[in-house]
Formats: sequence, C-alpha cells, structure tokens
Amino acid sequence: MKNPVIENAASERQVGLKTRLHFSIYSSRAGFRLLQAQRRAAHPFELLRRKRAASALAAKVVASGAKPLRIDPKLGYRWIEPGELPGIDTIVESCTEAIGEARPHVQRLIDAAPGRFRIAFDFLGDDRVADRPELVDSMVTDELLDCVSDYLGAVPVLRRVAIGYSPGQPEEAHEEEWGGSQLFHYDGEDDRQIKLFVLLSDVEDERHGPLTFLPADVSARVSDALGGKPEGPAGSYMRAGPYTDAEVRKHAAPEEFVQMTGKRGRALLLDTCATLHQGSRVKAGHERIVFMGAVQRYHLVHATPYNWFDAERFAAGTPQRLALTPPDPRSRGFFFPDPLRGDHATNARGAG
Ligand SMILES: O=C(O)CCC(=O)C(=O)O
Repeated sequence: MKNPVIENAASERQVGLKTRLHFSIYSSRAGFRLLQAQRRAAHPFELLRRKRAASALAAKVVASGAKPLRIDPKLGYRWIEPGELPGIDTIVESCTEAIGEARPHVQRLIDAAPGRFRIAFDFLGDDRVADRPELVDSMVTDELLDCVSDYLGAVPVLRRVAIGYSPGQPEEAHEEEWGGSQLFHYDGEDDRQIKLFVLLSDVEDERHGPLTFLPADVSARVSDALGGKPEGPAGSYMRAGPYTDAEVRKHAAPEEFVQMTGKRGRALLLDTCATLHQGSRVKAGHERIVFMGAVQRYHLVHATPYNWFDAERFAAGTPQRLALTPPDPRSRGFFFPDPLRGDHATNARGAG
C-alpha cells in the first residue's frame, strides 16, 4: 500500500541489510508466525516455567478473594475503575513528585529533542525508576501480573516504565506534519502486549491530544479493509501503519473510536499491538502527561529498547522476579540513561 506518510518515514531511516531482511520476514503474516514459533522453540523450558507460574498466580489471586481482572481479546482494552487495581494511586503520587523534579528541565528537553521526537519524551530513565521502586512494584502486583499473564498466556516481562510528556505542537502543525505515534498504528513488538496508561494531567478534549484507539475487533476489520496490516517502515517500532486518518475513518464509524479523556488518575489497560491507536496531537499552549508501563511476552518477536529494573529485590522463583527478568538483560542506563542529566540521545528515543 502506497502511503506518502510511510514513504517519508521509510526514507528517513537508514537501515542495514540485516534489519531489512528481518522486516521483510516480520511484515508478512506467515513470516511473523514463523518468527513467533522460532522464538518459542528457542526457550521451551522458560515458557513452561512461565506458564506454570501464571497458573499458580491465578490460583493465588482467586484464593485471596480478589476478583481476577480480565481483558477481553475482542476489545483489547479495559478501563480500570477506581479501587479496582492496587498501585494506581501510588503511581499518581510518585509520578507527581517526579514531574516536579522534571519541570525545570522541560524547555531544555523540548529544545533538545529533534524534529518528530518533540511528540513525546520520557521523564524517568533507568536511574529515576530505580529511585522510585514503588512504580515497578505497582506494575508487578499479583493482580496486574495475573491479568496480563492470562492475556499473554504466561508470566510476561515488564519492559518499560515511563512518564510520557507530550508538549503542545507548533501552531502550524496539522495532519501533514504529524508523524510516528501521532498517526494510527499498531505497536510492533508482538501480536499482543499490554500497556498500562495512567493520566497524570487532566485530558479534557482534543486540545490535550488524547490517546485515541479502535477496539481490537474493529481495528482488525479496518486493517483488513485496507488490505491487511500494511508494512511499517523498516527499522520502526511499528508493525503496521502509520495510516492516515482519512484511511482509517473510511472504515470505522465515529462512535467506534475510544478516547482516553478524563481526570488525572484515570487508568487503562490497552493492547497496543492489536488496537490501532494514536495520541499526543496536543495543541499549542497545552501539554499532556501520562504514565506508561509496558508488559510483553518473554518470547516477543521484535524487541525495542527497554528499561533496566532491579529484579533482585524479589525472591528467585516469584512471578515478580520472572517479570523483571528479560531474556537479554542490559546494564542500567543502556537504553535509558537519566533524561534530566542532559543526555539528548535518550530524549530522542521518545516515550513509547
Ligand atoms: O498517546 C500517545 O501519545 C500514543 C502512545 C503510543 O502510541 C504508544 O504508547 O504506543
């Protein structure tokens, strides 16, 4: 599918032969399934261990008397009502302090972020997450891990904990200037993953660039109508897209779009691999701040940069320890050094 947005994005990227080869396999349905099977076959015992741990965790949550949280795969999302999941208030409180620390740096970060990376960037990095272990704890509660393990089929890995800051876009910005995650896309790490989003600033309407998405079944219908999931730019974190608004709106009714508006503290679990989504189209003079935690399969198909977390705070064999142990551990600060220390390369990686 020819799309000027895709072509521009692709030509901006200088990627090597190996990456192009990977993407040419990964962007076809059959190739993607092949990569999934190959990833699973590479770690059979780990997969078994994580499946068993997921069953034990489910039994533990039921025994505790809590009502297990479940995400309907047809929808690919679930709102979290106040009090439904422990840790949301802690996230808001801790992130409010972290935002206070970041405030004096915001203009410098905006000025330093090149071109399209002005869309959104992270306030935390590995060091600031390590200083706030409560953020990680809130992402690996028994209740949340049980919910995501059920959805992904085994105890998953927490890969990202971020505070995404989206500044107002320049006055002249309109659809032709939108790029990356401001356009409808699927995330590309796998065919399923879950992100927890918690609003850290009130998001009232279009002025605040709300996260906007189509439920998973509607997304599938729309991308089928558009000729299957199109190939995202080689080397991109997107498996498919970006699609223009006009393309998406041709096949989805206005009432099918879901928007994450609401007051600070509103929380959402969203499968960003199965739902077409966009956000951060923030109008000039406004801003949007969102907490984002990303949980993915251990055997994911396409790894993107991830945080370092201190797994050893949890005992060996616990689901929490498993959730903080990726297949390919990197040292602290490898992908995400402290963004407030003026390391501009970090800002360029964005918040997603
Ligand atoms: O709300 C946004 O800025 C979009 C976020 C996004 O695309 C993602 O986290 O995958």
